[in-house]
Amino acid sequence: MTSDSVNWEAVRADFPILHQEVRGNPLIYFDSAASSQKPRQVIDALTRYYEHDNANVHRGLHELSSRATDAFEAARNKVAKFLNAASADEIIFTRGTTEGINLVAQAYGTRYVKEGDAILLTEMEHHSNLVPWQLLAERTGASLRFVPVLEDGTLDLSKLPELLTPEVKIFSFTHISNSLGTVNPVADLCRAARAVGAISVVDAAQSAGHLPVDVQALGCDFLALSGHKMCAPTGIGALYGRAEVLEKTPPYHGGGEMIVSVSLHKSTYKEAPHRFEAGTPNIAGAVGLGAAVDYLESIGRQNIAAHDGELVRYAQQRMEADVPGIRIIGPRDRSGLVGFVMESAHPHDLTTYADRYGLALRGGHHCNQPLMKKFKLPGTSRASFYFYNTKEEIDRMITILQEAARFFS
Ligand code: C6P
Repeated sequence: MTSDSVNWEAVRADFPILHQEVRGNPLIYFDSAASSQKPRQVIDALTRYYEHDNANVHRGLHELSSRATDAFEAARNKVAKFLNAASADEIIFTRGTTEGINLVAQAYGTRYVKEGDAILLTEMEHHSNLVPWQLLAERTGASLRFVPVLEDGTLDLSKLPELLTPEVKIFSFTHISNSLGTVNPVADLCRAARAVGAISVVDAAQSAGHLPVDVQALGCDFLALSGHKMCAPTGIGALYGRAEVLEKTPPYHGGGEMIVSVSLHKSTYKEAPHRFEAGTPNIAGAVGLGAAVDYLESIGRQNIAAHDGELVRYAQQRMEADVPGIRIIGPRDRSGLVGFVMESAHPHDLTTYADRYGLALRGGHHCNQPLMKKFKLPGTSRASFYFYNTKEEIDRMITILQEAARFFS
């Protein structure tokens, strides 16, 4: 697969923030797995919304309120199409992946998970897909199980039959590991979950903006994403929930907007998705997410995936060939990020060194403490790429890493 049909230079020009110097050097932003940059089109959509349409949604009977409501619901439709959900009613706006997973754990989990049940996770989960389930297990008396990670950074699926038994009520796993870059076989895992009567929850924080994600083809029950990792603003995300499962999920937060009627002792609730969106939502954020979805669609996620793939293969090959003392952590076949350690330097020191040259890497445990422990690492340095990055930037990173290798040896 190639991405030759896209003018990547023109795409890069859409991102104003990339065209600056940091500490006297051209910025090299290789931290998009933490948070992506935003194109002019998204920034303009936010400005337009605030300059022309801003009001509260679903409440007012005035023109601006109905425009804001239309913009908010149009964004929901765009996200639904982006994920190929059967209906926009299956899309709940959240603050991000973390809130989406907490919503499932608290609302669905508290109702349907009991003592003696099990929740299946994997050893490569981000803390956002671990701690909410620990809290649920503490509340309910359920146990946690983990699909092991092999030395090469992939899941040990040979263990699935003994782990995914009928006691498992929820199987929650990441699509792409934010430390290893591993891409998990989501459709197979969802099918396996369904075969034992468990629901599947997919953490799509690292995948939604990078690969085509089709919730119907994947066969998942829930899928959580973060807008800020896919060109949208911070503080907005989406949770997809399959209609049949959402229908039987009780509310998460209580408050305005999610009710049909309220008396002093009892309330009745709206249908999904509004039942799960108490209070004034992040309307501008949703508008920004809608604009980000339009932007990503205009490039094409196949093209984005192909371009990410080219960058990551090039980076791996150059790091292995040209930088002494570097060990890449994770499988060869990976999404657009490379976690690595340099024998002579702690990841924090290496990342701070890189920053001196305007190179933004991330260093640390990446909210994957159990995984780092398993690999006996204090953490890693991570270069994560997005479609606005270039091979020339990778070449500059290699020079900086070569100098770092000399500096720390
Ligand atoms: N990872 C990183 O790797 P929020 O903070 O809710 O937008 O996303 C949480 C989250 C959940 N799952 C995965 C796989 C993730 O990678 C992340 C966020 C960032 O740099 C921050 S630790």
